[in-house]
Amino acid sequence: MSKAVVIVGVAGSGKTWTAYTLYEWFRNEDQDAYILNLDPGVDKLPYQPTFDIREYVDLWRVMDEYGLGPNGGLIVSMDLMVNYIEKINSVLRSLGTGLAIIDTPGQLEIFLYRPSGKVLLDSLDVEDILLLYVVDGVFVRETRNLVASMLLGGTLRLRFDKPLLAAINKIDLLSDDEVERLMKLVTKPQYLKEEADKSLGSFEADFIYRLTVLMRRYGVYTDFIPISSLYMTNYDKLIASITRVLYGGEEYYTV
Ligand SMILES: Nc1nc2c(ncn2[C@@H]2O[C@H](COP(=O)(O)OP(=O)(O)OP(=O)(O)O)[C@@H](O)[C@H]2O)c(=O)[nH]1
Ligand SMILES: [Mg+2]
Repeated sequence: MSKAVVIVGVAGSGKTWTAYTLYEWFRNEDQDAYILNLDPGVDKLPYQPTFDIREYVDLWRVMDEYGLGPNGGLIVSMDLMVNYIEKINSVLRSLGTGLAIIDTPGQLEIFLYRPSGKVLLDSLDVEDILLLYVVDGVFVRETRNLVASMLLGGTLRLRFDKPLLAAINKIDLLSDDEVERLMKLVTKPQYLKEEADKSLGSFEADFIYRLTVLMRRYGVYTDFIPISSLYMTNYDKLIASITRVLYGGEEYYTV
């Protein structure tokens, strides 16, 4: 049976590129990996998916047919996608033990807060699922944005009840010092508090500190990996972290 990495994150964070380059990485290592595109609204894909939901549900056709704008169209598209779960599953079953890399729609809140997102995820015929939460590294340079993004991860963890790995993406646009600072902020709540004390009010600083301590205590994240999906930076660490969760400690899996 196949295992799945489901790639989630807000619009434009780099989900599709991460899916593509992960796939390339596994393929270059002669590992069986496949991409399933579950984004009905994507225009162009850099990869050739093994399954493409747009063959069955296409956002632009749905908008046209139902007279809807992009948001309403995506909501209806997600609801319609539930009708094709058996098609998705028959592809997943045909993958044997290969790794399924699943790309999801840009509007995370629709995937997150509509019943269809959870129904879809819970119905996937796979052995294990890891949520790979792609975060835009440029956006989270500001402490406030970083904590807001970490909290969204907490919501993902709560809503889907699956292990959650955070990839802080686009680090090619950050300096080494900025990446080091971000990693300290996400792994050391005390460091975050010291930074927050300097730049934010005492209520906010305390609130942020307590939230991050709680998230660590409850193990919301399995790991934080700074990556550039464009340049495949730190992919050795990313793959090691994915396989640790899905395959129990192997550097990468072998079929
Ligand atoms: N500099 C840089 N740009 C990136 C990186 N990853 C993605 N991008 C760019 O960010 C933009 C969005 O990337 P996508 O992979 O389409 O992001 P997405 O999350 O799939 O976007 P939606 O599906 O529309 O929500 C594209 O212009 C990418 O080229 C990265 O690591 N570094
Ligand atoms: Mg995308």
